[in-house]
Amino acid sequence: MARKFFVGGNFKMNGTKESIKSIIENLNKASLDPNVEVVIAPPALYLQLARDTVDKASGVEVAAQNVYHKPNGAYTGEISVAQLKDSDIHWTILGHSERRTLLGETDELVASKTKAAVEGGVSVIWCCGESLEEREAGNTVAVVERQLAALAAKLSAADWKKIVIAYEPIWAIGTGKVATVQQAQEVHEAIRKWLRTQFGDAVADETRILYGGSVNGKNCKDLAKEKDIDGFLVGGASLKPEFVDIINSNQ
Ligand code: G2H
Repeated sequence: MARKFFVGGNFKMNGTKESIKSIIENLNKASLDPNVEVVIAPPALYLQLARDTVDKASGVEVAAQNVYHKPNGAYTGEISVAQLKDSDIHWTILGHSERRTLLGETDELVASKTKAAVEGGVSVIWCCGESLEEREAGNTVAVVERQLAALAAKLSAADWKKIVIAYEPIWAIGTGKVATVQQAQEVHEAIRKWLRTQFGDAVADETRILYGGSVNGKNCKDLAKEKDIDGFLVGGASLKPEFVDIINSNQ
C-alpha cells in the first residue's frame, strides 16, 4: 500500500494571533498537492484560532504540540486528550527533542502520552532522534531504537495506524545543518526495519516516517525522493511562504 506523503508544520513557541491567521490564510489560498496530508501545530493558546481559520475544504488538520496522559484533574498547565477532541483537534506532536531535553520528558513519559492519545482517538506525530555526541559515538540507530522500544512496550500493532514517526536528529534542528539525504535515508531505513521485526510487514509498510531538522524549500525535493522518507516535520520554514513548496515537494 502506498504511503500518503505527510507534511507537518511545527510552529513551536512562535506567532501571534495576527501572524498565525495570516500563515493559515496563505495556506487556504495556496494550491496544495491533494495527495499530501498537511497538519499544522500552533502553540496551545492558538489551537482554537487555527481550527477556526483553516478552510475545512483544504483538508489541513491542526495538531497540539503536546498532550498529557491523565484524563483530567490537578495537572496545572496540562491539556487532556479529551479536551483536544472537544476542540476538534485530532492530532498532537509528542516527544519532540525540545521537550525531551528542555523539559525532561523521558522515553517512558512520551510513550505513556502517546498511548493515551492513541487510545483517546488523537493521532500522534511521534518524534525521535539522536544528539551530535550520540551520532559521533556511532550510536544513532541504538538511540532511536531505545526510544522506539519504550514506545513499543505500550502499543499494539493496531495503534500504529494512528502514529506517524518523525526522525529529527537534534544536531540538525533549527541549526541550518540538515542531515544529508543519505544520513536521513539510512536512519529511516533502520526504523522501518525495526518496525518490521517488531510488528510485522503491515506496520512497517504503512507507517509514515518523516524527516525533521532544518527542512526548507530548497532541500526538501531531494529528501522527498528517498524511498523511506514519507514527508517532513518542518519548524522554522513552516512559518514562511516556502512551507507551500515543501508541501508540494513530492510532485
Ligand atoms: C525540528 C524542526 C521541526 P526546524 O524540530 O520540528 O524544526 O525545521 O526549525 O529545524
